[in-house]
Amino acid sequence: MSKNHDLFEKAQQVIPGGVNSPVRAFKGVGGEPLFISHAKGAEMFDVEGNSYVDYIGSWGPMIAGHGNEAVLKAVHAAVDNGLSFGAPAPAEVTLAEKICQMIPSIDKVRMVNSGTEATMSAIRLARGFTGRNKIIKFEGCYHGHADSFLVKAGSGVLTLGIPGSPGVPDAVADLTLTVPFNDLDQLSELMKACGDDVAAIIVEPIAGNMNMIEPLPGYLQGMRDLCDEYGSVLIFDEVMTGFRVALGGAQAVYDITPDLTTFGKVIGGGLPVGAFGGREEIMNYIAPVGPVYQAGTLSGNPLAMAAGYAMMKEISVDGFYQDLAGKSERLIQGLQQAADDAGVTFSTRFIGGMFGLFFSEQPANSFDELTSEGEALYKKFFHEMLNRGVYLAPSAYEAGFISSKHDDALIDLTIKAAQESFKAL
Ligand code: KE4
Repeated sequence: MSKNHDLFEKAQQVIPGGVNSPVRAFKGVGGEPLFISHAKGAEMFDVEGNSYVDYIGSWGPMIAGHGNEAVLKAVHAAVDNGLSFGAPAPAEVTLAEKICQMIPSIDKVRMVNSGTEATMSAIRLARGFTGRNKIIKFEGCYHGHADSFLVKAGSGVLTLGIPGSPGVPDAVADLTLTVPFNDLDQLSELMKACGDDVAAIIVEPIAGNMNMIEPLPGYLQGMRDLCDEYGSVLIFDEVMTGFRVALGGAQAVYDITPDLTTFGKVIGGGLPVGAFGGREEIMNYIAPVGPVYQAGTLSGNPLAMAAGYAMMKEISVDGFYQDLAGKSERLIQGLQQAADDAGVTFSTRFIGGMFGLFFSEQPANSFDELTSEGEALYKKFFHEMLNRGVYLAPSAYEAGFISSKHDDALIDLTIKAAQESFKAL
């Protein structure tokens, strides 16, 4: 058998499912996951030496390409000073200042080690700040794997068809209220019924864990107004959209000011970093200034801070996002033309360096508009493209990501692979 297969067999003996995160297991598309030996720029190379144009980018962080020279140089320089101190270090201040300068809604920011830690902490902070217990999230949105969020979640939960998750006590799940994304009437009704008990509304301002679904016009403003009316904290979960769709994230795209924002992925440059930040009045409720406890041995780790700051400088270069959007547009237009030429019902959308692919006349505007027929076609398309050297998300419920290192040649290779793949469906 193949080297990859043997490795997967070995992995499954000692790691549940052979992976350290479920969505990597290819359960959403079938087949065996590829083990990657190395990556550079816009390409990944599996253990058998096959190359792939990568549109996952580690699920978002690799916006400036794998093995980005500036990021690697920063990490190499930091390594020689020691890996972790468990004490404050200058690099933490440098990155925090940069984030506060880049995101106007953020007065103060706390570093953590993952997006899940960021959203989990933000919810606890909102509950502590308001003295309320209920939270509202949206069907198909994913905010990491903390108990409160595994209620009609997106991403891997959707991919694996898990309705919620065993292990989440009813007492916890009952405090999480869920309504469909993009339905302001239902949200308004729910807030009218219990808004005074709602600590926070948490939302992916662009939903990237049920494919890619944009907010309808006025939706986010309506959410902002409801939070103001009932005194609930508005949390934008920008773990995925932060520094991905625009330099200022989705809140800049739609000009909405959340009370708290969560980050991950890009701000770590590929190393484990998450963060939550927002208005000083709320952030000062976090220990040691305030009573809401939150902590982490490796939070603000000097290597991760060095990688994150180098990444922030890379993406702050003039024209970075215009160039990125241009690459997305070239890709998306080419895929759409390829589908049209092959007579395949297909639609797309993108914002900045994030895109969605839909096997439907129009891109979905809600979770319910995602169809099983579309999912089945996506699974076939995924493997046809993989066999032609293009690595898309191994799930119909994920968004795609492009980087500054996807040059015209690699995008055109992708389009050519799509021309053949659509015809093979
Ligand atoms: P992490 O704990 O995986 O760093 O972040 C959780 C998270 C929070 N919020 C949003 C909007 C997210 O998209 C995520 C994580 N995204 C998934 C991909 N859709 C990570 C991939 C995985 O689970 O392996």
